[in-house]
Amino acid sequence: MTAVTTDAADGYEAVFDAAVAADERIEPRDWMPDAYRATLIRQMAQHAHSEIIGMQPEANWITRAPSLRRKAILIAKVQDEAGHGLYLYSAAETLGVSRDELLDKLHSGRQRYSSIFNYPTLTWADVGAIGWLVDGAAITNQVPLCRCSYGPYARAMVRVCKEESFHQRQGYELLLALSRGTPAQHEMAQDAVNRWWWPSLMMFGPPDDESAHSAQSMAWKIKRHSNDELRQRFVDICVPQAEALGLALPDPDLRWNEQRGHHDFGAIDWSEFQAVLKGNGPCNEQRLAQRRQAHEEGAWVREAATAYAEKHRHQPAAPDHPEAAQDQRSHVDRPTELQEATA
Ligand code: BYC
Repeated sequence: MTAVTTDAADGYEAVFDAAVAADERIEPRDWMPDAYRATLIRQMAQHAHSEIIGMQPEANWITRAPSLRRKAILIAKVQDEAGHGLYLYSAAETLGVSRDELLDKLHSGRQRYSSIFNYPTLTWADVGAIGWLVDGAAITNQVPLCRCSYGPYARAMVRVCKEESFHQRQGYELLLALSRGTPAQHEMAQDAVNRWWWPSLMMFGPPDDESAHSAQSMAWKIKRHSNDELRQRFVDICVPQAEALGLALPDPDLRWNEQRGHHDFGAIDWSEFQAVLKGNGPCNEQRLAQRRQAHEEGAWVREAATAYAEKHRHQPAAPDHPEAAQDQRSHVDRPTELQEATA
């Protein structure tokens, strides 16, 4: 961005503030405060990283899915998460960072991904619990992001949320089948819910009075609700769903509070959350090591895609015939898609 005088910057800032106040979208070429840009890059990168790291715990069960139907569904879901990563990295790139830079920060531990993906998937029922609770928490958090003030992020979220909604239902349906199955299957479903419930509540981030970024992000309309508001909404949604599933939520303090019109719930173990954030969760090391390895192993595909794109850049312009032009375009576009898919 070109340097501007203080007066001019004040003018730009006033335009930016007015756009946010009027619920207009900020677009990539609009002036924005440096801190707004940095906050978006931080959150969107963390979000993108979560999507691609989030593929690992579930992919763990693809080869062991109990039926062809379940396997096909799980493959599609894991593939969707890769797609979400791509939309989000692309949206983040509109802020002037490159995907390479973001991935480098993930791999070197300088940017975060969601705490939830540092827990292991021990049984098949964990695939259901992730769908129901983790994707359910993700939707609760992400639906308001469809109204985020930054246009590319908000638009990416629309499709992500539609897909997450399918993911949540497949998890719910999977758990329902187990819960209504044999006693051993029911027990497996209950055990998975016991292990995923509290980490799912932690996904919403620290309590409001300890959330470093919430106030500013809400003022900028990046976040529309606080961490505690969304956590409460999630708990209220899950209680009747757990009843319908015939599964218990592992919280003896969970009860309806008539006065508040919400469910009260027990204390979250924030020391566990902090430990996971510091890299000491059960799977932090494994997740990052696997991600780095996948990136290194994909280097040849990125190189081939770049060489292919370079070769076709020098080809003659597309002929006039629309179909031929379409063919020509698809040759030129493909390497870019390939690059994205393997980045
Ligand atoms: N894990 O000031 P705060 C998904 C960090 S779903 C790790 O409240 P903010 C998926 C936070 O970064 C998951 N770190 O932060 C689902 C900050 O540290 P830094 C991804 C966390 O940003 C199914 C510090 O704690 N979703 O992808 O205002 C299948 C203080 O927090 C966490 C998103 O990312 C956490 N849970 O609010 C596959 C949604 N929580 O950066 C994939 C978009 C907090 O100062 N993100 N921290 O070092 C958001 O909505 C917000 O970033 C958060 C946190 C609500 C998560």
